[in-house]
Amino acid sequence: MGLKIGGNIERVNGKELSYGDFVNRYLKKNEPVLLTGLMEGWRSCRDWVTHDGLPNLHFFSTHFGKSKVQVADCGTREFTDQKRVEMSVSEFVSHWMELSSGEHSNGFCCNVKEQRLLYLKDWHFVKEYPDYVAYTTPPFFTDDWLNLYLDSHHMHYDPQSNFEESEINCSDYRFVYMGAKGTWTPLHADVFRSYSWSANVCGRKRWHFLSPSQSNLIFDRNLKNSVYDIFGDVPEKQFPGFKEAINPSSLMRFFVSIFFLLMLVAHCVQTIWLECTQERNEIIFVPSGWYHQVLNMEDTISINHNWFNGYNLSWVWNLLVKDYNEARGYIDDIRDISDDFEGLCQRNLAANTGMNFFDFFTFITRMFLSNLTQLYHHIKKLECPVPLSSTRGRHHIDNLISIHKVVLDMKSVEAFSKDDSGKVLNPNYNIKEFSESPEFAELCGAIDRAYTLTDEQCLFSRICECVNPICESGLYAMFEIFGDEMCSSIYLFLQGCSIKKNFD
Ligand SMILES: O=C(O)CCC(=O)C(=O)O
Repeated sequence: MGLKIGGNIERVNGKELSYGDFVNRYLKKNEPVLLTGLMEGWRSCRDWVTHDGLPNLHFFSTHFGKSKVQVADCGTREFTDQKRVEMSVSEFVSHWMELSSGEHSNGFCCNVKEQRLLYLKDWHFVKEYPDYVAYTTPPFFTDDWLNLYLDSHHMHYDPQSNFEESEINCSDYRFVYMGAKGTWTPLHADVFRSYSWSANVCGRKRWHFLSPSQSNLIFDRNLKNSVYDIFGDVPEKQFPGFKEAINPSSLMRFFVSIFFLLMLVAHCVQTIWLECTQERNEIIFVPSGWYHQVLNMEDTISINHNWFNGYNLSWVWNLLVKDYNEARGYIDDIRDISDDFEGLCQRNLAANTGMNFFDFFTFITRMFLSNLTQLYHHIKKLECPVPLSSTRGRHHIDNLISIHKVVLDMKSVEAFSKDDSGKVLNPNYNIKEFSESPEFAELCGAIDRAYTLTDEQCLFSRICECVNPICESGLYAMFEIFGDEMCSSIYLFLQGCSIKKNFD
């Protein structure tokens, strides 16, 4: 039985695509695309690849050999992922070389089966080697709130966890992946339901995608677990919907084709899987919530980022709500005997998802303030109260609007209503203090630099060189421009909202 393939991923020359077109065709529509022509001049494409296009493993062990990395054993499942082990890059490279020498000496590698297929994943390369500029993020992907934020802030701070470990694991979402032919990534949708982009420095990858509107087909009866390997043995009893995502075999084919013909007539049949082969020097854009499974068809090195911004912020919030409800459901039976039930739910949420409501709230508040501040500076610089007429102004306003929309959703969630004492969000959370902190200046500077790359009107690009944020004035400027329509609810929310408990 094969997968029911509905089509291929579009391939577009990135050099001929404007940022605006990328936003309209892919970010806003949440559609995948393969982009060519965006990796010219990357140092990684020179240093990490041999003349015959293979991974330069020697270079890795010589230059980065001591780094400790996470390596997935592709043949061993652990819950929803592959089992991971930690090793040095040198050890990983030695294993890989052994594997390839076994392949060559045996012609068609009979003892390779006994060898473990190891896949180096989620290597925080940029964090570890900031001075080695392996690549530059293409402008299409620089509006990246997740990594810009994490460069100066933590998403979640848990005083009980091992600080060093969480420091590294949550430090950013810019990764290097490398693995021999046959290594693979099980079916999944990305962390936080973020977007991702993945650039092939060498090798080829086979991708299979399922759109979010069809993700019901790969879930089990309880809507808890998704299929692990779409080419593996998927028990029909557990995953009853999956049979709709594959081509039926033998006898069934006849009856099913009649069924599908009828469905087609009724305009009900939709695309199932999309597939593509990503070649060397191509970048794939993975939209939010699309389930995908990936196979390295050759020895492959890739650079992958997870990211989100105003266009998919609601995906992040919706996932948090879903995970929160699940976390709550698991411990509902101790609700009445727990003196801090809400705190427990939020701690579990952070442990499972990587952030909780409080973290998300803090994050969007900071993003809101930095966008507002920059808009304020922008308006001042323009000496014109019509920021909509500039790309930069429009960008900040769009960001504020998207945050505002999510905030309106958040307000309807019980955990965000005032607690019994009417306490404000967090006694330690002080907007003024935050707005004067060096981290805030850093965040504003990073956002400014990122938007400089996407700005068509470069004239307005260096407004925030010296960031001395005046939030209150920024807010009043917004009120003046928009009346209180857009800002008042978020402002009141910022001032008056409280999460029921202190989650620490
Ligand atoms: O390249 C891989 O093996 C997986 C990458 C991936 O899932 C992603 O970039 O979202």
